[in-house]
Amino acid sequence: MVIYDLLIKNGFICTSSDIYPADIGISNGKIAVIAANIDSEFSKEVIDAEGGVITPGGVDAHVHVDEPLKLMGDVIDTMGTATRSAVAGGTTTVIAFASQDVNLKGPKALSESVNKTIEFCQKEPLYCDYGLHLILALVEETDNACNVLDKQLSSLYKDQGVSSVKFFMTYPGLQMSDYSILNIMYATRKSGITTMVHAENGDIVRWMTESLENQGLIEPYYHGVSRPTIVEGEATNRAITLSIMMNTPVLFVHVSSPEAVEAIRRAQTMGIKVFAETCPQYLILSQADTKCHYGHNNWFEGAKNVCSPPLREDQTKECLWRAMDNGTFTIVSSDHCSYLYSSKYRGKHNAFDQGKSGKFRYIPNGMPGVCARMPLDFHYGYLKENISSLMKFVEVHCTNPAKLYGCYPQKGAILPGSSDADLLIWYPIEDKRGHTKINNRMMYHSCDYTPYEGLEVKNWPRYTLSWKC
Ligand code: DUC
Ligand code: ZN
Ligand code: ZN
Repeated sequence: MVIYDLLIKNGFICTSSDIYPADIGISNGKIAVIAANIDSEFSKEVIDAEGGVITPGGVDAHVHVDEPLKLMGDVIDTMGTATRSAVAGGTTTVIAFASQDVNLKGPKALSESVNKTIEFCQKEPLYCDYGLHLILALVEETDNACNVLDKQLSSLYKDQGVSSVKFFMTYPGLQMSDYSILNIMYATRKSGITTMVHAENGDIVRWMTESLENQGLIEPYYHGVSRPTIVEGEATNRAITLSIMMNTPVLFVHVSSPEAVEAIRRAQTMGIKVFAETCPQYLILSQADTKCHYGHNNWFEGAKNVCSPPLREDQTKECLWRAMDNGTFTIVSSDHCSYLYSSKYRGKHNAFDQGKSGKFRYIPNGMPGVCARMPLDFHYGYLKENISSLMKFVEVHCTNPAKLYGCYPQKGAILPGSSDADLLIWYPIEDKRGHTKINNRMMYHSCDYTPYEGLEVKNWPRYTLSWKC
């Protein structure tokens, strides 16, 4: 008698809380049963996991794709190619960004902004499930701004199910004043929306940028010099103060600085609801990677690795791994934001438009990473013992992002009757078939490079199961 569409046998299930040997029966894209020694006759198809671990599919909660408002510029990946790239590396849920259309007004302004992005993204085939956050681009500085925003956010939540917004403390045109941040925090608390903060002090960045330019220091490397770790530390401290003032929980995205980690940890220890995200690039790459390298003699090549916050000195990594292991970081995301490098007219070379001469301040910020996040951190985090267990890996890459953004236990878990059968079957540890030297073709994105070219990892998901809803 056939009961299951697919049966996975001989694997070790690893969730955020347990590792144990069991078989998994899947029906209609859902985990139907977990039990020992399920007979193969009950299933149409069988996969032998050969003693490898089975984890939930990755949930990447920080991905930038092309969208109608193009707030991040001309990123090359669409929702279609980003989800394709995600699945190629074991991520089965992508949460990307829609941007606020500042020309729209009224209580439905934000939900209409998101509608446009949904229509745009669904024009092509998608490879896995996705969700959206909203980037707030402008909050009016009028007396009643917090109540206007509260109405807009409430309708966004009700109409679209969007439950998270991001705002910036830097970037010309996007940088929010403390007054606007208070209004946002008031409104997100009232409407129950998660508040994501890009914490860098935009005024220090501006001052440093002008000073470096005046000295003729314009190469990509100086992007990092213009944003020392204290820039993130100050903004993080300030945002925590404002969040205490408004009693609003906050999530700091792409945390890369020890000063920021310290501020977050201190607040968490005081019982304040502060959450934090970091990304593989801050754990694996370094500031030196923004100099010309890969054996090329091209002063602009480091632009490939220009992102904000910038890549840090090598000695920062230990602090970040520790923060992942001790729970300071709630989630790990990619901040996938891909710009072409080779095109002379698009992407990173926009820094040469209209006589801008490639100055670092004009380099579009971001790098691709949605594909490599899971295998990189499996290797550098778990196998290299920078984190203490595989369960911790699952917690921060799968389970916590699903919980934080409202899709748990459908995503990020392996629970019969509740979870989608989005699963990764990894090669057994030490199995040579899992050894992989990363190259750009394997990324299946539209970008023409990967920052991780040539790095070797000892395990790459052998199977990625993605059942779109
Ligand atoms: N940082 C990046 O590097 N890219 C996209 C946006 C951001 O905040
Ligand atoms: Zn950001
Ligand atoms: Zn981002």
